[in-house]
Amino acid sequence: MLTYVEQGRDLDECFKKIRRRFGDARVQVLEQRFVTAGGLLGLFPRELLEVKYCLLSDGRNNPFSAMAGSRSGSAPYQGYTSALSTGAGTGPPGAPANSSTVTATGQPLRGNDEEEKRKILASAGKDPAILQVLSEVRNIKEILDTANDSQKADEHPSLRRLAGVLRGNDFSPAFTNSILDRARKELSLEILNDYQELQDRALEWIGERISIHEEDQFHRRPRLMVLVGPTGVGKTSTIAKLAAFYGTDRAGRKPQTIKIITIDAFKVGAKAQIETFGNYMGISVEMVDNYEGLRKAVALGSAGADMILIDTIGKSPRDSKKLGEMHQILSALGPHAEVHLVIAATTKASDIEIILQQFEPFNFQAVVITKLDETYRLGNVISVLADKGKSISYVTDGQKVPRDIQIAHTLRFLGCLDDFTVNREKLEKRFPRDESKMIRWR
Ligand SMILES: Nc1nc2c(ncn2[C@@H]2O[C@H](COP(=O)(O)OP(=O)(O)O)[C@@H](O)[C@H]2O)c(=O)[nH]1
Ligand SMILES: [Mg+2]
Repeated sequence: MLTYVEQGRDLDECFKKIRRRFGDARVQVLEQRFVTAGGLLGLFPRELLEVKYCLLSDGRNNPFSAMAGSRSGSAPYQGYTSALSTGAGTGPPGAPANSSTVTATGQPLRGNDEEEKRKILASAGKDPAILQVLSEVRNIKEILDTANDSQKADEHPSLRRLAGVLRGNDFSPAFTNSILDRARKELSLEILNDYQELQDRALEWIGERISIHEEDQFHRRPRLMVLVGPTGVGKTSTIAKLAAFYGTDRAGRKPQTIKIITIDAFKVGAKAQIETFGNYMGISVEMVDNYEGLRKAVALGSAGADMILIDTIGKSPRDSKKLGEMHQILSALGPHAEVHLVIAATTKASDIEIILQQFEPFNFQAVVITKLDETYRLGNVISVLADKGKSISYVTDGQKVPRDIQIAHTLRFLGCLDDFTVNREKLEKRFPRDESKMIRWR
């Protein structure tokens, strides 16, 4: 027996297709079922009714007229009804019975039929193969959604190149995308065609995202400055560099009287390093190890000092108990102390995020970036600090005390970026230097 299949929105549409195909020939419907069809990559499929049928060769009435009659309320076509509702008899030999899914009237499925449809759809939903395909499609969709737009085939080659350079500098995907998005929105095709012009704009936009800490010019006397941060990032060296900078006659500043207090709460004996420096510079260095000790040292030091620099003994940021103790001791400084968090430029982005979070209770107002000389990739630092809205106060770029320190400036970061041809003149106009804020030892 030859069988045929038609699909349509409903039975009417299926019969119209059958009529177009076979004219007035008599047919017997063998099976009806709902199928899902179409949809790009399996997304947004349509549900269709599929009718399987065969041609009848006896000379009975045309089933299509019966179907039409049923819509106007007349009796349904009998042969058709009996063949399907009893599952036997009038159908051709070997034709399968399927009484549950077919109405003799050609009307859309109802009642049990709806139930059948629900079952079919439910069983499709439980099929592990289908579930796996759905999950894969979902994965692909997520990857496509989050994929860097720069990978798109229609992305301008200059933007693709810029994306590569930004990634090479360790900028985060979010930061990279924000720069590319801005370029797509704001730049003309003419500028995109000129890579030098595009990267000049990108440098400007990166520069705009670097927040520089504004030093308060009207400090209380003495100015209290505390450095906190993980071990080995360069806190003690930076304290020494700051002491030398503020304690000497640099860039027309009046030399300040400096005192240094080291909080050695954990008795690790790091005294020698800063004491040697203090002796050399003629700066007094005091060691304290508790709240009361710090309170007294500040009270005593306040008499003759313009500035008190407070060095802390860094502990692993994971050691929250030690951080808690340090926090408690530092509370002796009161609300007017400036707290700077020291981070090495070589720290990877995810670790910088953790450090920022761990030291948040210290209420730091700015970040000191050390070891700029040890990396060409500053995108990590720039991205995380921009994302968290933290500003930078100082940068250090070498082990030499006192000379390897500068007050933070946007150009210092932009000049360090790898694979950018920096147009200094342009950038200096955009981010002018304030000579009074420059540290010139060389
Ligand atoms: N290359 C480089 N090394 C630095 C810099 N600052 C500090 N260091 C070195 O980092 C190491 C730890 O410095 P230290 O000040 O003792 O760190 P602390 O544990 O945070 O006090 C020392 O060897 C310093 O010389 C810097 O800017 N560049
Ligand atoms: Mg130290």
